[in-house]
Formats: sequence, structure tokens, C-alpha cells
Amino acid sequence: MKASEFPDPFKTARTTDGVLQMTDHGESVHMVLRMDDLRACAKNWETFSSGTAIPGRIVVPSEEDIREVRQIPVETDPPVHAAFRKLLDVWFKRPLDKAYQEVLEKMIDELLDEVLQMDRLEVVSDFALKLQSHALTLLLNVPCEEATTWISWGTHVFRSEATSLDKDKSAVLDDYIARQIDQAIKTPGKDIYSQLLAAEVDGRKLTREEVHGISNLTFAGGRDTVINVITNTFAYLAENPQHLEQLHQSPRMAALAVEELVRYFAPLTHLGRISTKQTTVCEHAIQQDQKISLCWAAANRDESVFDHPDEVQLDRRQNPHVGFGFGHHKCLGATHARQVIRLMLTQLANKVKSIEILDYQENHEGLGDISRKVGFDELNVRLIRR
Ligand code: EMZ
Repeated sequence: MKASEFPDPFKTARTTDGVLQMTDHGESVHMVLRMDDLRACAKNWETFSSGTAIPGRIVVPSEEDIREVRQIPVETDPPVHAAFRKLLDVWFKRPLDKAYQEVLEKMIDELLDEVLQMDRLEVVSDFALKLQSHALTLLLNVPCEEATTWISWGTHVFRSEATSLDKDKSAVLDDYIARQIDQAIKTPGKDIYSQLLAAEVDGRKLTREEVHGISNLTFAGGRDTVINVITNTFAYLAENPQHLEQLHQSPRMAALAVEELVRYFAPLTHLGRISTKQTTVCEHAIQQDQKISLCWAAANRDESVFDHPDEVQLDRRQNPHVGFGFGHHKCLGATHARQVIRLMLTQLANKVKSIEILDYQENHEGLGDISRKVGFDELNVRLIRR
């Protein structure tokens, strides 16, 4: 198998049954695989709730043992959700500003110049982790130096290098966020913590706990997901040099390419919901308080929606993918992520003629009886300058 090939492990289950059942944290999870079913369940929040009493329960694998903080707004339901979203959307859409994009482009430019000096570049830690961290300083509006601390945490804020969920590691993030909030209370600035502490939701000030929950999501949600898309894109362009050339010739294609790469790599495999009543999904009985998951990765390969779903077509036009989720919960960080990937593509095509893969170690996520390739633990390449 090629490094850039990401097989669809859900194909059989999606076409025959529509649901794949797995067990996680001692709980049954029915994964919803087809696009139309997934959209229907995502819309039906009254039956399939995100606002469970237990923080971390809707994530698969469950994070309930490693964090006590409720991530906001992803772990809330309407109408509470809408109030937070209204407040947060303004801040999280700043990446559409030209000035924001110019700074981001310069960051990417500098980072690329740095790695172009290397004979052997390990994309995950030398590039993707750094780019994700540097770019996040813009989203949070904090000094660039903060990235150094975040880089030291490694690619996942909750997982140790052994890839298992780690309570101590999760505590490092929470201690960090608590210190930033303390600092913002003492000396308010223009950073996200200060802005949130000063903001109102539903005519009242946010609680410290809510500010913490928003911050926790901002650090966790866009971490390994963004790092994987960046790294996987390097593997893809290494094995498909004609597409690097195509991007060089028509940089405007980058915006379409972002959507296609997010569809194909589907950085977050799925996200859970808790059923509030007895119901059915694809003729499977779901009990009250039982978990289902909306499987973005499976729906993104649904052959009834996408032509040749297992092919990357960088200029795919009809692309109603759910790589950033679907419905009112769709990814808060998507605007930022889109700009990071788009500018990376244009800068890469600008400076790099070809990418040679030296060696790599794949990263697979276990999902009960099956597993899914999501990225790389390591990807060593050589970049050839244009
Ligand atoms: C959670 C998730 C994204 C979770 C929208 O949810 O991403 C995962 O990588 C994190 O571990 O906490 O944020």
C-alpha cells in the first residue's frame, strides 16, 4: 500500500448494514456510517444529545476518565449551544481577515524555509506540530513564544507517546489553561481568555469554568486532527507530484483541494451522541442513554454521494463532505484550519518541486474489530526546492 493511501475500513458495513457496532469504555457504540442517516441523526439533537452530564463521554474513545472539564460548545445542546456559538463565531471567523492571513502566510513561509535547509525532515514533529502550534497563537491572539510550550506537549494534548489517554497529561493542559485565566483576570489583554472573561452569553458573564471549557476544546479539538491533515498532505503530494505541479500552476485550486483533503483524510473519525430515548438507527434498537457515533470518516466515502470516493480529486467540485462535522455542531475551528491548509498548499507548491519519502511509521486507530489509518507517527522526507 502506498503511504498516501488511506483505505476505507467501513465500506462493507456501510453498504450492507449502515451501522457498525463497537464497544468503548464498557459501553456499546453504534457507529452511523451512511451520509443520509448521519445527517438525520446530527439534526435530531433532541434524541441524540451532546449535552451529557458526563464530560468526555461523547468522545470515542471516551475521555470521561481523563478530564473533568466540559468542552464548550461541543458538549452542549440547543439552546445553550446557540448562545455560545453566537458569541464564539465572531472570534473564530477572524481567519477570514486579510491581515490575519498575511501573518499566517509569513509564519508558514518561515517554517518552510527552515525545513528546506534539512536533508531529512520528519514532517510530524519538525513541521506539522510546529505549524499547528504557531498558527494557534494567532487564533488565541497570544504571543508567538507561547507555541514553544505547546510544542513540548507533543502531538496530542491527552495522549502520551504510547498513544493511550493519559490523565496526567490532561492535567498539564488544565493547569496551563488555569494559569492563563488567572493571568487574564489580573491583567486583561486582547487574548482569547481576557476576551471571553469580558464577554456575555445570554445577558450574563461567562463563568470561569465555561472559559476553561472553551479553551480546553480549542487546544484539544484542533491538535492531532490538524497535524494529521498537514502530515498526510505531504505524503499525498510526495506520491502525486503532478498535483503539486497543478497547485503551482493554478494556486486558486488550493481552496477546493483543502475540502477534498479534509474529505479524504477525515481527521476526526467520529463523534458520539447519547440517546435520550428508546429509538432505532438502521433498524438497530438503541436504548435510552445508549451511545451512537456519527462517523464522518465513513460518510465521507459514501458512494451514493461521491463519485469514486476512494480517489483524491483535488479539484472535486461537488463535495458536501462532513470532515468538519455537520449541523449546528460543525467545527468551530474550521475557518482557521481551512486557511492553515490552504496557505500551506500554496506556499508548498511555490517553494517545493517534489517531495521524496524516505521512511514512515503509520498511525492506526482501533475501532473494535477494525482499525483505521489516520496518519503517521513519523514521516521522513526530503524536500526538493523549486
Ligand atoms: C475533542 C475532539 C474534537 C477531543 C470536536 O471534538 O478531538 C479530539 O482529538 C479530542 O481529544 O477532546 O476535542
